[in-house]
Amino acid sequence: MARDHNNNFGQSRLRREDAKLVTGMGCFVGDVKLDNLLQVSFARSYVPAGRIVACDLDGALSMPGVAAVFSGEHVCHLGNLSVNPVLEIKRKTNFPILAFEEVEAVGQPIAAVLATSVNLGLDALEAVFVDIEEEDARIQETALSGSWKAGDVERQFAQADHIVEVSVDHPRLAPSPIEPRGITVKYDSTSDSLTVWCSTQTPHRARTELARILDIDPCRIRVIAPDVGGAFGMKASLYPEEVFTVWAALNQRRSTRWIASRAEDFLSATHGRGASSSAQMAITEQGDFLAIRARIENPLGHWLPTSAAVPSWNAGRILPCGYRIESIDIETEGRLSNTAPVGIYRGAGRPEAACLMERLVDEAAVITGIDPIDLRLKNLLSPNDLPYTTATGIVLDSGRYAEAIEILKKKANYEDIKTNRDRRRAQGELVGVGVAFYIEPCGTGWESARVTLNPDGSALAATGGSSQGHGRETAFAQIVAERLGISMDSVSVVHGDTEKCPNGIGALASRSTAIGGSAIRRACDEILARKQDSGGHQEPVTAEIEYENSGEAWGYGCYIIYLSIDPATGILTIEAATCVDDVGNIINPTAVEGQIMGGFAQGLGEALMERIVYDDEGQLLTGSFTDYAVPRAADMPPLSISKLVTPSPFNELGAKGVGEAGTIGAPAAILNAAVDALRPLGVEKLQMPLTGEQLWRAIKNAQSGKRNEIQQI
Ligand code: SMO
Repeated sequence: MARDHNNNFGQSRLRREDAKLVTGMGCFVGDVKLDNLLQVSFARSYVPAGRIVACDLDGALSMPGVAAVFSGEHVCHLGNLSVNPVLEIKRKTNFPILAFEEVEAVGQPIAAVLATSVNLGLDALEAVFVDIEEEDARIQETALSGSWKAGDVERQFAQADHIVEVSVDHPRLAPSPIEPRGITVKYDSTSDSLTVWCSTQTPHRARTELARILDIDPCRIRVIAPDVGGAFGMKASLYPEEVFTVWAALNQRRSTRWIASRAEDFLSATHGRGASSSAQMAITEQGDFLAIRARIENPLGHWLPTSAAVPSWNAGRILPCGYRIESIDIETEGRLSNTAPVGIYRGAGRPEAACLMERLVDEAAVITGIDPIDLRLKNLLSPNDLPYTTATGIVLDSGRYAEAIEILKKKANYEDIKTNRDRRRAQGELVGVGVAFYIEPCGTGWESARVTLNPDGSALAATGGSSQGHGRETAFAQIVAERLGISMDSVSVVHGDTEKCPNGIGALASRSTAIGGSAIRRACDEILARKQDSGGHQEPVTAEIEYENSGEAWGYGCYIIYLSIDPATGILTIEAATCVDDVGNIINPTAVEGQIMGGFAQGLGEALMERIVYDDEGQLLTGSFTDYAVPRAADMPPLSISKLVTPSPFNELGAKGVGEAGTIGAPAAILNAAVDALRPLGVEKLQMPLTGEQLWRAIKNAQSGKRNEIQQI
């Protein structure tokens, strides 16, 4: 490893956690070894709505290896999960740990078996007798909504030379981390306390919520997020299954474990996206953007996870996405349904805002005849405008939007690919170029850090945040090494443990570096200041701080996609993908590129193949990776990544987030490119995922002169 410890910040470093993770030496929730463990298995609802008329547990109780069997009546007294009120929550839901009297979604846990092995538990599940009187799906209420209005929208639309209109549907997505959900609970009979290993992004919040829901003293619970095999928002909230597993340990005074199967994750973990959105924009003949109207409907499931309101909040407040538009009328809402819960998924409202805005801009380019890039340059905020309070009330901190686009234009050989496209088009090929600009909020609020510098020059940094395999340990070690002037190898980083780490928020919302990293740096500065006071030091020096940023950092970037579509099969091939992202000051360029690539892959998944489907009866049709397609390595096009650095003035490090960049920019650019490719046929509307079948139908319908509106199959 590098010895140039005074120069760690901003240098590419291999991730120190990877050797362990890629050689199978990690310790995940399922790897925690405990004696005398009871495995939890759940009997789940087979209908989306109905009344439980019978739930007979006796048969299961007499099966081999079974210690106990529970149903809703045993846990219906427990408390509810809190929902983050970023928007007004109009309708609170139950947090049904086990269904009591009624079921509200296919896959909802109804009864639970505690057995000495997973297989004995699954055998016993067969003997749980549940009879449900099926009812029509009932839940449809709007549970939350947001509204942003400013300027004189009516007048702007009345005066406009053109009004463009788009609608964008987002497929409902399964976040699909490699490691499904899981929880292992150790019961300590001497102290009547619990150690909970949970695959979570938010260990401290999990502890607080568990204590509250179970009505026990938080001091009796220690939560550890050990190695976490990906999360993407899906592990930001507590689940009924997890709460049950903790309750069961207390009830049985015995250790318990539940590890979700992939099928259980498809059925009852949070889904993401699924929005239906539409918007209009008023523009002048010269291409000036005057006003937008937008409506975004987000699906919700039958209960609200902690961050249920975040996608609706983000989708609304982020519009109009860095463009100078003072007149807005934006409404978002989230509506309950008899399905799995819907929550945040990498992007969490950001792709919804970006896709809607960027589709509008491309339609505006077509109607005015202005080049899509020139039109963006004309309407984006300039560096002198920033910090800028937008019409929705957010403050954009810093950025050089136009410069990023100019860099992208060069890197992507924009003029050449346009010429190339036109030449191929003239020969009858279906080829398209798509551009998308995006902005990415990177978290508000605070995070904690505790750093100890030992007399031997080694240091220990504990963060209130956590890691889910995204390189925190390396980045934080770099910050400490740089600041304290020691080698990275002598810095240890701990995270994800409510006993060893100061109280904190966790790893979500692209906030870890900007806020968590700033906390680490501030703690290092305090140590340096104290060392100066006391001269040399023979004792370890510890600084523990809570750091709050002075405002949200906003990453941004621009993506260009060049693609072709095979008219015979509808299969879409991305021929070139180029991006420029500005993530503020960079700790580790290699890690940043990894984040951009990973985000791009998941954005590509949404754009081209992923989709959760329920049938009309509320049954999940896509309950496995056979039916739900995620991108594989071979699906990834070569991605050219460039960076521009504009520090954020709002946090200690000047950093912005990058975790969600690719999931925001990629779908918008791919969608624009696909519409561009088929526009010569008269197709103006396409919806994600852009499967071969959908594109083939669009081509066939257009060629046979049918309406070019495409029905999703
Ligand atoms: S979708 Mo993220 O984990 O805030």
